[in-house]
Amino acid sequence: MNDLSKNGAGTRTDTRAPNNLESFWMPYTANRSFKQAPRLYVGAKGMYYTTVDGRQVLDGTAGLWCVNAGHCNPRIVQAIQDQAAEMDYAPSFQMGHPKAFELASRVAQLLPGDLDHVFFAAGGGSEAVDSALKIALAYQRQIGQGTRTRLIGRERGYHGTGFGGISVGGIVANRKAFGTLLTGVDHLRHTHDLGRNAYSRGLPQHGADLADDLERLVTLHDASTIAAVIVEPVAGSTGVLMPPQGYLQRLRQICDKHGILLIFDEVITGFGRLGTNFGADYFGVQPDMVTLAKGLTNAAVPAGAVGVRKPIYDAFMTGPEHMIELFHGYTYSAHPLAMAAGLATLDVYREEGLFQRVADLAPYWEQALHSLKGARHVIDIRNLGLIGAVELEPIAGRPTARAYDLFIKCFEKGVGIRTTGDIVALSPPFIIEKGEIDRIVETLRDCLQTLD
Ligand code: PXG
Ligand code: PLP
Repeated sequence: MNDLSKNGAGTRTDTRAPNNLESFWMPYTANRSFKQAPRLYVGAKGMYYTTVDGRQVLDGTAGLWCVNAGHCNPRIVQAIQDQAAEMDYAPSFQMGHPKAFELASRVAQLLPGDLDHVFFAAGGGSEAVDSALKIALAYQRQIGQGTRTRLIGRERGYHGTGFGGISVGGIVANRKAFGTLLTGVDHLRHTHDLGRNAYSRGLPQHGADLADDLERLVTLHDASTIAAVIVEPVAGSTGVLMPPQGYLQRLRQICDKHGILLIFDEVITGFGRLGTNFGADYFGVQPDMVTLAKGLTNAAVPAGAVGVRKPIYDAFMTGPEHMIELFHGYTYSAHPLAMAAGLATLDVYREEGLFQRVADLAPYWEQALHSLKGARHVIDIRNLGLIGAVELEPIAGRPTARAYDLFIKCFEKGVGIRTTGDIVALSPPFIIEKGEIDRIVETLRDCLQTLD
């Protein structure tokens, strides 16, 4: 309490002074290291950020996997500016505004099969995930399967940081400090297998049988207790894990056999990252729900969404018509700025042919990344669409240290990368040029050479 009580008017004045970085408790950041040597971006355009000291940094990660069309696309900027002036906010509880319906229709048209209804979350993927899990539970109850209350995630899964998301997620650091989480959750085994699959190009060959782990959980809990399974088609945050060939198909079959809903968390794979509209299209597997965020608005305004199959929506459209069917939503669900940004973003994707561009660039991307095989400290390279990962041998007793050093070195050389554990994760905007791919790879190679 002493520290808090010191926080008088004088201190507050100090915190407003330029360069005082203390007050912002930064998310997922080593706050003390950062504040000693801050890395600040003040501008962005196309493939590049501008730092506070005027340097250009090539964005190798599209922000956090989200700025798919590149930064400050003029059309998206204009749409947001116009919307802010025309109507800043309108509620979506018992009221509506046209762009929300338009964007829902446009997203529904893009989604595969009968995924034809869209629920808007507000802040991003975490809320989209919470929404999807709640819809799954409510749906089972709605169709008379109210004993199906269990949710199944996967080890090493990342589904954002809400209580729902961390409960079905499988990254220990995201879970261990936060108590008992949601009860009644279980996890499939993860699919990462360097022993058998290292240096796979595209999908790894071994591991489809890991989907049978769902049968083990069904045997343990009984299908009548399981509402839904949620997985990322390609696991991103945990270090870029591609599904083994046939794995997702098998998971779909087992879900069908037992009446379990299959949710694809497409927060990263949605909107073109694999060169198709969604991961579901790439893999040819039809989920019952998808969670979306990031590329939905090109990250220019926070937004999340859940795409649901028609029978799920229809199951709620019963009872007296004046009654609310689903007691769930956010103040900022379908926020006008987000809807305007989303509509402009979909226009840009279509008119600039950006999803096709990903498909066209993917072989070059694969070739360039895999040329790092044999570079110092590298133990695996993975790729799919415009996603890449380079896994490093950790320093004994100091996990993550080597990748962190690499991240700092690349940043100093003007290339932005992400690291998670000792894995480098790459996910550039779709407007990247081949020369910029080369620059990312050569910078990695040079920096790896100088690392301990
Ligand atoms: N699901 C998935 C599959 C995600 O990748 C979320 C949900 C949560 O979205 P929000 O918008 O609530 O953060 C994510 C987010 C990284 C990184 O560097 C990845 C994410 C977020 C921040 C960093 O890997 N993914
Ligand atoms: N907390 C309080 C006190 C609120 O009144 C509200 C919304 O009305 C919320 C939280 C939820 O905020 P949001 O709808 O932006 O998620």
